[in-house]
Amino acid sequence: METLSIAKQFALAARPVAVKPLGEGFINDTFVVESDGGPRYLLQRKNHNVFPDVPAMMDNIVAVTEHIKAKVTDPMRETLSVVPAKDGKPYYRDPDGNYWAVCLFIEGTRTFDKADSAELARQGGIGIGRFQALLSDFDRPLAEVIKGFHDIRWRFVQWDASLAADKAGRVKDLKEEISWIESRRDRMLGFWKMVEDGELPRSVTHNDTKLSNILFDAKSGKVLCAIDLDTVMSSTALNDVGDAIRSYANKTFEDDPDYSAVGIDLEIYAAWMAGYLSERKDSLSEKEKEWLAFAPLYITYEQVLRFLMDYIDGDTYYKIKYPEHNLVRTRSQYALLQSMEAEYPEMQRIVKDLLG
Ligand code: GN1
Ligand code: MG
Repeated sequence: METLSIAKQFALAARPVAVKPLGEGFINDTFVVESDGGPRYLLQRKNHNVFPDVPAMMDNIVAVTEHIKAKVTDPMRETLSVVPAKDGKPYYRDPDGNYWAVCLFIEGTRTFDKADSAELARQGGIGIGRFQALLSDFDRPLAEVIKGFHDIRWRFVQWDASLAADKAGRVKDLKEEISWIESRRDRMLGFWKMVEDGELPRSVTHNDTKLSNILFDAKSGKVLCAIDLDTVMSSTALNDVGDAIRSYANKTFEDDPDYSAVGIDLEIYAAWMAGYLSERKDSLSEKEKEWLAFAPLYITYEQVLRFLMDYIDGDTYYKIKYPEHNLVRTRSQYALLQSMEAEYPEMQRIVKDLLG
């Protein structure tokens, strides 16, 4: 079905007149909808392959955004506003079985792909800290939209199955890359065990905190809100920290094929942490504080595993731009992981200093 006809299925304030593609998401397809004299909207085709239960995911998003709206001073700008379909549902399912959702386009904002200043990173940290803090008293159950999303024990179940199936016949050429995963298995399971045992608490988390998922006010440069709420679920707050650092504090982009350009930028790391802790310092437990600096290693490791696993599976999850893309992503993120491992003592020291 044509995107303009899709847009017409939603309860927009004015007649939609144009639909244009936006950005290059790895997962969903995103469009901007212009309406006749009315506001602009974001239209997304939600990836049904990645999100098996889109209605449950949209229920999560509606619940979480309503909770935030009730607390902030500018509810239309400080979180997403889901626009229902004409039948009242927060999504539309087209005759081909694709799921679509619409939210208001928040005007006067911008996003970034790379943290080019410490201040930007600090603002990003404030954004995620605030997001978590606003939801700290959210007590309704949330659907687990992707099973075991940041659960490394579950990722190993998938990983072992992928290796055994070797669907694309690539395993034989990946001995070294596979050893990167295997040699750290126990350490990563050890971290996750603290979540399983409740030593690290679960709360509402965003789970996809990369820089491009944060909206900034175009004028003031201040953080406005976290977007891309597809993966909002219950997890450890540390995962949001880890994924943000993985994205913000990389000296280069996530899939840079020049692995020598990859590495953790400690100034950006410190700035993000400073912003985050300005919102969360008093509400984190001692255990969470103790493991804060490890979170980026955990999530970056998981990302190496996920990219490599998708390459082994024959590239079925992430959109790719060229045949070896997932392998390049794997190696590039591995270079980042190694850099974090080398800097881990310094990363710990920075957190300690910030906590005072
Ligand atoms: C995906 O949805 P998007 O493009 O922001 C992925 C994240 C990865 C990220 C890597 C649902 O994020 O987990 O960290 O790509 N989202 C999902 O860039 O798998
Ligand atoms: Mg996403």
